[in-house]
Amino acid sequence: MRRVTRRLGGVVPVLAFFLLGFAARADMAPHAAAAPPSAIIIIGDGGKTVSLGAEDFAKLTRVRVEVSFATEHGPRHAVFEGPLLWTVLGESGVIDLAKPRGTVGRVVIVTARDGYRVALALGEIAPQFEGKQVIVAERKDGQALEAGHFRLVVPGDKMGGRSLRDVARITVNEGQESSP
Ligand SMILES: Nc1nc2c(c(=O)[nH]1)N[C@H]1C(S)=C(S)[C@@H](COP(=O)(O)O)O[C@H]1N2
Ligand SMILES: [Mo]
Repeated sequence: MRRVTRRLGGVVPVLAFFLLGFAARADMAPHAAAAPPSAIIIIGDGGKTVSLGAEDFAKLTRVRVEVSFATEHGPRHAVFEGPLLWTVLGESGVIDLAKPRGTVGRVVIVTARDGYRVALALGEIAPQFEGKQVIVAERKDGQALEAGHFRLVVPGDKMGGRSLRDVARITVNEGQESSP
């Protein structure tokens, strides 16, 4: 009992300190706690840059995909929902959906806010080629992800490496061929 009291004696002032700090900040800037408006930046060949926000996403048809993958913390299984990456790219205007042949030599680089990045081939997601249902998820297991936090979902991947959290940027380009 004494040990518990002593422990609480340490915890309470620390908690009070944080609560007071929070209240003071909330006082100074009443909107500080609101999530910052976030958008995904899409960059195409030639540097054409488009910003897609949550309201743009809301207009796109949502697809539902069920995935299972291995992670360092054990297996994951979830149902994600969001627009197809193909649709997102088409909507942004960085690729011409009417010219499927132009897609097969291109790569898609998806970068997260923490700098983590993954690559896909445009041919993996082009409906005229593999047509994989890769989505930019806004919902997981029926619940909205945290506002502005989109997750890349790549059905069929055995490991979670491309299940990139917190998409910040998507770049489509010709890739780089090393000179011999
Ligand atoms: N932004 C970001 N997304 C990421 C990673 C990361 O380091 N940063 N790691 C990936 C790896 S290697 C795995 S296995 C899965 C793990 O997903 P989980 O931790 O959400 O289950 O997230 C992937 N997505
Ligand atoms: Mo991983």
